Amino acid sequence: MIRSEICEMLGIRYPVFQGGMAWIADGKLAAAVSNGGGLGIVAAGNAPGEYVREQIRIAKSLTDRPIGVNIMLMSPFVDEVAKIVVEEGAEVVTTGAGNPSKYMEAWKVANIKVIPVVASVALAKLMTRLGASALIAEGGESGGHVGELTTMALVPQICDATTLPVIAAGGIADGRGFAAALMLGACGVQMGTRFLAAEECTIHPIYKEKIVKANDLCTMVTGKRLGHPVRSLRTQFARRYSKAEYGGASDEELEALATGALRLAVQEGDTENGCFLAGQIAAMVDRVQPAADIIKEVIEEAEPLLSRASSWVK
Ligand code: TUI
Repeated sequence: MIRSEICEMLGIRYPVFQGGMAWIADGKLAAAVSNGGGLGIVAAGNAPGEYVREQIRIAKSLTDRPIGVNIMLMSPFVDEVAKIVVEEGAEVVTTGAGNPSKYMEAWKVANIKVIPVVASVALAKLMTRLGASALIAEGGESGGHVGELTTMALVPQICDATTLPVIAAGGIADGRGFAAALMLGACGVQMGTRFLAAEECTIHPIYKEKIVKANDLCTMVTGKRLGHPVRSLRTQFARRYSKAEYGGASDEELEALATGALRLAVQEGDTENGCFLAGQIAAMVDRVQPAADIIKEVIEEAEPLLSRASSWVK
């Protein structure tokens, strides 16, 4: 049995979070993860508040366990979503792609546990001071919006900079990654890409197939020039975007290329124009299975590894 302080704090069985994947992590996936003993998270992404409200309600109708909502801070709807999580009684809010300082007080007053994604020591220190409940240290191996540092480099530095529990994210797909994260000082993990292949994940079957068939070198980062680097599968779209990015396209042309590309991947499985966000461990995901089995498998793999860890010490 693996338990840590984050289990007690949030009332969850296993210290495993599901990443707040925009357009993907809906109420159904979040409920399946929470029912499996982890923390399921509804992603607000760029969606309007009413969509987020509906997904929280769907999640709550499917589980009695705590659920989280991920707020993508670059969303045009961030102010309304920030209010809706309070109205709908979310137990946990995670944030990404920015600094959530201006919302923290209102969430804390509503008794919401705030767990920001931090990609730097400076933000970790600020969030600790402003009363976050825990931090997610997400390295650049992850899919989607990425920071500069890798998980291996980031997690111990964040642990040294805070007294809060730290959840490691980015590049974690199995029990080995889970065990390694604990060795780096984290007390739990967040996985996104592995949950793309959950049965309850409602992405287009072509997206799932691409994840299951991916190989080690199949992701790349685009979007650095506009200041929003994003890791995705190396598809026709990603190559075309990269060519434009380094071939003198204007900012407006780049924005136009990217607009709607994630939706095309998630809902239509459009291999030509879709942007299939995925982390570097996509190649380690080799089958579709229920979310609860994913969690159980990761924990059951990690247990013997952690039990045997003392054999290294002679
Ligand atoms: O947010 C994510 N992953 C995402 S968001 C997303 S939607 C999107 N689409 C296009 C462009 C950009 C985003 C897809 N995937 N992960 C959490 C994360 N947060 N990774 C890195 C960060 C981060 C970066 C800088 C968090 C804070 C931060 O601080 C900035 C500041 O102002 O201090």
